[in-house]
Amino acid sequence: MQHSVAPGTSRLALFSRSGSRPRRGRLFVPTALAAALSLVLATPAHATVEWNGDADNGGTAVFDSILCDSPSYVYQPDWADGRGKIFGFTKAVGSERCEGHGVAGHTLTSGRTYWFGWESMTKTGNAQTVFQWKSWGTAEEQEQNYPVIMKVEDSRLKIWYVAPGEQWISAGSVAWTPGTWNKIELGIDARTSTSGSFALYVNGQLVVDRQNARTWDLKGNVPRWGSYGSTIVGVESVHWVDGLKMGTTRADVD
Ligand SMILES: [Ca+2]
Repeated sequence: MQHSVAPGTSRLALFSRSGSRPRRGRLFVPTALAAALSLVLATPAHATVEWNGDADNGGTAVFDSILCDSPSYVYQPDWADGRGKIFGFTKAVGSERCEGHGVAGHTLTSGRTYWFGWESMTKTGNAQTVFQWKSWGTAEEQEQNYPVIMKVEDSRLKIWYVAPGEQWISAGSVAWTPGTWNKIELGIDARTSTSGSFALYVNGQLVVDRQNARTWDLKGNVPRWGSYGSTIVGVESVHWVDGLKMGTTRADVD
């Protein structure tokens, strides 16, 4: 589905060929036309999805790994509501964690922006951690365990920048209704210095536009989705996720 280079290349090549034998003084005509045309062709006709993490695209194999402590589990129902299969991260009673980790088939790097888009619904208003921009490595190998983290807590979706030294800095929050789907779009400009940034849209509304954040740790980062929290071991928490995507712009994952 990538049409970004080939069509423009061939048409511009046609113009340069016809422009190679015009009379003097008329060169500007094909040149101007070519310039005008190249602007049009430079506009992408299709959003580029770098990673399709929908449950319909191979199930849990879209993740690098599944981290669900027994007896927690991921199931993939199809509720015949147009979404097809969805992921149901089910953190069972007696367990702290059920998460999908990483983006299978992609090695993420710093120095660029990643946009992630998905739909999200939780069973309760207290699913605790529902998203982590998780650092690779062990605690000794990290300056930041999770530079960006989101929780559903007290029926709000909350997002933090967690700076080096485990310094939790609230970046914003928005009301959250359990049992209702929400459209999430999260952009992270991944930087090893504090010149990084992240932005969060919920149901099309800008909730956070955080600048001056260190968003890339020593060994790099990957996303995680699910439900995790030591304070909710005694209750079942389910986080349903559909339509996961990764791209370079918000439009790619919209
Ligand atoms: Ca689906």
